[in-house]
Amino acid sequence: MANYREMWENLGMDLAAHDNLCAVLPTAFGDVYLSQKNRPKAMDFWDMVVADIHGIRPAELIEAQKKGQKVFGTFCVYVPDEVVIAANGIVTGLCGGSQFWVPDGEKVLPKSTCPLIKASVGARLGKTCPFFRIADMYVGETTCDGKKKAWEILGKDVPMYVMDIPQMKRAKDVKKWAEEIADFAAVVEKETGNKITPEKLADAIRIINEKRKALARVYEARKSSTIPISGKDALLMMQIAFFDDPVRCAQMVNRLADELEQRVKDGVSVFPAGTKRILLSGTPMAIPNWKMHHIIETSGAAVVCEEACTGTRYFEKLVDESATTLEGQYAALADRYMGINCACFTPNTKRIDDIIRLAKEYKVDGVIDVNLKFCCLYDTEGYTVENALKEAGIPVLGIETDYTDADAEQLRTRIQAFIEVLG
Ligand code: BJ8
Repeated sequence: MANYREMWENLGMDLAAHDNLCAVLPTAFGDVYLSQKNRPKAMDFWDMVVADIHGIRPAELIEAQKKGQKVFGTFCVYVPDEVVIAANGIVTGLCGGSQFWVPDGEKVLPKSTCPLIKASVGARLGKTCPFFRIADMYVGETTCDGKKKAWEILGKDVPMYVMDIPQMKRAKDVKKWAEEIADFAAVVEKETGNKITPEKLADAIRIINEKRKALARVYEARKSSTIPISGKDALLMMQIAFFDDPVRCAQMVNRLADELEQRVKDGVSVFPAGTKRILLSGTPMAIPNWKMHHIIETSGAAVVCEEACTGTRYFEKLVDESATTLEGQYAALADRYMGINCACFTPNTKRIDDIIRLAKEYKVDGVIDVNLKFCCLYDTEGYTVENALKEAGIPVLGIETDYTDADAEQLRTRIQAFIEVLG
């Protein structure tokens, strides 16, 4: 790992605490990732990114800031990256996926808050995440109650803009979201000092669509009965996609997709024939939350798809590229983003349709519906998800968990029993 201490110091980070975080990550990554056999060669790129996760990309962002670019930190897949890119800004994901950050979050949030929120707030307040230190502006959204209140705390010493997400998806709600995107564009223009034109927005829409197409290629390869990549590796690729430059991301993901397509042709699988195929549905798995994938894939099954924001919800559906006015482009963006089916909407029957469709497309043997503890939205919707899957004759296991390892062995026992039933 290169030496980035001076950079971290200049960012005002707590170096001693950060050293503790850096000390555990390589072992965790080695145990979970590097222990896998026959990984695609193209995963070298993501291994390199993780090895210097608080170094390489933060240094790039700081260089970009020196040249006048602004960095926007986001927490949800409804926030349209295209708008920021059209104003020559940079987007970086900020959702926290490590238990390391949770105690700092619990200093200011109720313990009964979902770990993703506690970790995100803890990463900021504990001064142990460079991305939180670098971002010029945070962009929140009114998705769940926990996040809404967290923005008030996070926004104390960093500019925070909150997008008001509708709760329903009627035509008037989609129109309202288009207006909200236009308002966000005005904020981004002010922050960056750059005007968003239809030409620049069209370019940005194309860039993000290309990234989505590349991610979709990898997922397409995962539909094959030959499983060319582990769920863990696919998850890592997806998690890093939230941080990376979108053009480079598309290039690297396309490179991986080339290799996976070749593997499918050659019949190269990373799992023995007959391994049970699992669809994971539920809450997002922010880096380095690899817990469920690791337990499942070391219990004799393979994760072949994620119905999650770190999965299909991130890349499915493209933005229509035909609009030539800003008004038309904001409407096209609203259409695409309102096509994401998060449990914060009511009714949300299309998410249930998505899960059943994905279960069929990826030819899964069973679905594991995983929800982060204290996420009331996904936990409640789990009832409908499980009933719908049972009705469709698809085996399902509902799980609630957090970022700790306290329940790992109990989960392993339940998952092994579930896999046995599938067999
Ligand atoms: S579109 S899933 S990224 S809101 S933070 S809702 S886990 S209690 S992250 Fe999300 Fe956007 Fe929806 Fe996706 Fe629950 Fe936790 Fe809230 Fe969460």
